[in-house]
Amino acid sequence: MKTVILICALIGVAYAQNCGITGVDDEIVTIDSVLELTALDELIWTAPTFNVTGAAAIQHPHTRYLTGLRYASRYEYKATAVFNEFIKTEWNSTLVRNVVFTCSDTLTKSYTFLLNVIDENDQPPVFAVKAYTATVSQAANTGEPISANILVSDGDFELSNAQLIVRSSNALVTPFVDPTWTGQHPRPYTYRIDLIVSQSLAVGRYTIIFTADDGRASDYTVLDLEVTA
Ligand SMILES: [Ca+2]
Ligand SMILES: [Ca+2]
Repeated sequence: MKTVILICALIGVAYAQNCGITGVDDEIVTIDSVLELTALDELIWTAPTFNVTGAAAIQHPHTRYLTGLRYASRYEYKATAVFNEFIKTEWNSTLVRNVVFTCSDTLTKSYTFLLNVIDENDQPPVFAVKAYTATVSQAANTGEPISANILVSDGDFELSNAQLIVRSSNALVTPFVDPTWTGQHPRPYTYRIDLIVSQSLAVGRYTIIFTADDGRASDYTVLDLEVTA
């Protein structure tokens, strides 16, 4: 019986001499709460540590986006001045950091941090050009298409931040995002705006403003529509 207790005690001591992040046994740590627009020196993540006396990040292209800070009993990440370039310059949204902790017993413990950056709606919709022209016959029936090839883009990373509502300043025509036309996806998401006749037409020239709105910002373009006899 005494032997069993002694072995357990030795095992316990052996584990206690290692180090790491408190409560985290895995070598891969996923962090899901990093916002795209995090500002310089803003705290991104912090966690308690035990028996850690040193920390060194292994060189990686992502290293420059975050500052890893080791304190006596915690480790944390803050954003650097170039953090917000990450999601604009790279076509993925996970920052990778490999860190080796030195333990108080001089052993080491390695972690891979995966920080998933959450896209924010900071890219506005932008029409390809600011002026379009189109022609339609007075005889066109309600529901007939008008060819104008209007294109509008939104550069956000997530589709949910690049979904657009398009409105017309004139009830003569109804605009809608063509669900069958596939532009460049992802980034920038580019949509073609199709137009249909929504009222009976009278001969003349009409200046119609179309506005695209992503819920946070908007852009507009002007259509010079000629209704011919
Ligand atoms: Ca947007
Ligand atoms: Ca964004």
